[in-house]
Amino acid sequence: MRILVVDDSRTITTVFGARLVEIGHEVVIAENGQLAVERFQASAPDLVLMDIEMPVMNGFEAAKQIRAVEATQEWAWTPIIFLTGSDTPENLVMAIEAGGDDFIPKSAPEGVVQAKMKAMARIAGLRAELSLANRKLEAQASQDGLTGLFNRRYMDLRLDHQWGEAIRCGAPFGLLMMDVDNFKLFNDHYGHLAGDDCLRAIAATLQKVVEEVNARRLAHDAFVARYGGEEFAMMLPRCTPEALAEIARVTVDAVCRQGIAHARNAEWGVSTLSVGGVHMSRAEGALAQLFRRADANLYRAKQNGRNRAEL
Ligand code: GH3
Ligand code: MG
Ligand code: MG
Ligand code: MG
Ligand code: MG
Repeated sequence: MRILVVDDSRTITTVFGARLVEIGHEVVIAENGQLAVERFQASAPDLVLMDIEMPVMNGFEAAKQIRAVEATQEWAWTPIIFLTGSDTPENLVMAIEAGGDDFIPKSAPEGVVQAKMKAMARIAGLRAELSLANRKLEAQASQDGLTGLFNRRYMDLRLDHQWGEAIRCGAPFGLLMMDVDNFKLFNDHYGHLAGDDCLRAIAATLQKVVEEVNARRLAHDAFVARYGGEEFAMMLPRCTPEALAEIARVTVDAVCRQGIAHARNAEWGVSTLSVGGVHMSRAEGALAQLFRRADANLYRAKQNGRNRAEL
């Protein structure tokens, strides 16, 4: 472990620090509370062993500031053990109130300090595992299981944010709604599993298109999501109407050129996509309105023969 040892007594930090190093720990030393906060931020220790009474800033205040630093980081928590000569009940209560986790009198046998450090390290380890598991779950919760694209839930969250920002800035905004053509016939003809493969392949193409859009800066922070079933949506903040038209056309072409055999899809014989696009030069009003307009254009694309985009 990397341990931050805080004490205004040189004897304590030297002797104590040396012993910790001896048993394999890395030690960072601070002589008062203010330096403790600074070195905490600079060295990110696994555990803090801290005196209470010190010049410049005492241990209670330092603990409060360390907790304030951690409050800005999700899941951050470093055990703070007060190791002090003034082991009165009042000090114990204040130590815990200040954000400390344990309180050991300096007179305690060394074995006690070691044991308590071990207990704290155990809790910190569990917490780190939980944080990792939580991050994995969060990533999964935003993903569509079949295609690996963002799911509807994530789309709604991110879109809400993007739309709010577009409205605040009076920025342009583009949206494409996409629907696979005659996909029911695809399933009927090739089976549901082949249908799943088809959706995965189309999703991969859409992902490539959106990556290209971002790389070429045709939009700012564009992303594509599985809207539901065989429908996808592409968000295109800050794109021009020309860019929107180009992206819509490229998307339709890319899926058609992919050449996924679809014997029952009209004259093409391959899977195709219809797209409804909408562009606003200044974002305003409700998102639902934007989607209604995109849907209406998608309907027109279907009416006009599919494998095309209507804006
Ligand atoms: P249109 O060109 O008018 O969009 O016709 P369509 O057949 O694509 O539209 P329809 O809404 O009639 O059928 C959509 C089909 O998509 C029905 C549904 O079973 C299928 N589907 C939805 N989600 C999935 C999926 O995850 N996997 C598979 N294999 N099929 C799906
Ligand atoms: Mg002291
Ligand atoms: Mg549909
Ligand atoms: Mg369809
Ligand atoms: Mg339909």
